[in-house]
Amino acid sequence: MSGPVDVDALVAEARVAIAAADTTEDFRHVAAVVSGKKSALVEASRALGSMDPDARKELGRQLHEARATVDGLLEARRTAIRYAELSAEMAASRLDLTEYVPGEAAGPVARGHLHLVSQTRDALEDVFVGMGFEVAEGPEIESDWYNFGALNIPPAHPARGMWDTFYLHLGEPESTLLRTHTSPVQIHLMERAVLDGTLPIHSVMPGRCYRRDTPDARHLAVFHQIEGLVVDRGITFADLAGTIETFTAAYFGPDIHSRLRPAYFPFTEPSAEFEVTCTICKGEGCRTCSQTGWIELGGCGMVDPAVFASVGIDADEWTGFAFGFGIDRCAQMRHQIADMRALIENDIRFLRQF
Ligand code: FA5
Repeated sequence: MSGPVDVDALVAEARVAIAAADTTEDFRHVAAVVSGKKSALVEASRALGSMDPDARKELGRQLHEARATVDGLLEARRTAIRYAELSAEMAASRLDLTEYVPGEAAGPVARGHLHLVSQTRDALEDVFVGMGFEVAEGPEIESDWYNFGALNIPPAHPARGMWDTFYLHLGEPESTLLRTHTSPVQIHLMERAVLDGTLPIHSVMPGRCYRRDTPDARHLAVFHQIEGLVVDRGITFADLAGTIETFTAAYFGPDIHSRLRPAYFPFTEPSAEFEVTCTICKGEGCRTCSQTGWIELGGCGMVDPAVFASVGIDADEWTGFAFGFGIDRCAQMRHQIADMRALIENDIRFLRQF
């Protein structure tokens, strides 16, 4: 390089060029010109080698300062450009939330409604309340005693097999389990009535039950029952049969008939199974009713004196009847649902029909 280098002039030129860059692209170009390998500053420092020591020292210092100044200017400009570009981008993509009306694009939001099983439970309660019953509830987690023992089903009784369940705790002093039927609520009610001196009892007890049943057209592993219990003086089997008949007509209508078939339950004697005409085939026989024309809705019978004994009720003074039937099964029969599993599949196209 010949002649003295005007470092101040180089810095002044760089300052003007840097200030003129206002996009990232411009900036890259300007940065290469003012501080790249071919910039005037780098060229000037190449000349240092051929200078005498004093002049080299002075120019070296000036170039070093110039370099720091230019780097500082570049950095400040880079930040300013990035900030400006980001702000422009954000302004362009800004969403005015005050203009958004939820659900407008998809149409009005439909209101949900109770599941068919809940509706059925409510309807059954209404029918029984209309017949003079009260509504009670009991726990879903039970001890062995309430689910089995107090109901005259001691350990190793064969009836435990058909009411096998899910145990939460197996062993001493008592197992705890998910109740297999609503019959244990009978025991709770009778115990309370004996304690409080509030016999007689006329109650229905709806609730969820659990069984080790493989789901099929008429069974679920988690289902619902409604239990009935009447304990009073002079109650007979005719009262039970009349109650079942009145309920069937009130809930299913005059075309659906009921029948009682002799059966066995450890907690009632005599016992019966309560069946109604299959509404799917109108009694002709189909897959849902296993070609019989009848669907079992539940069990019933006169309260066994052994059950009265387990809760301290005098069987010479009091008699009673009990029944228990499936709420899901009622929903299935009333609405002609061929497969009960549809109730738990959460298919909105199915559920919204009810
Ligand atoms: C009982 O559970 C007795 N506790 C009924 C009873 C009460 C008898 C009081 C006498 C006195 P059972 O296991 O048969 O009985 O069940 C009664 C009803 O519950 C059945 O008829 C059916 O409607 C319903 N049910 C039983 N198991 C299932 C299941 N896995 N899925 C859906 N519904 C069921």
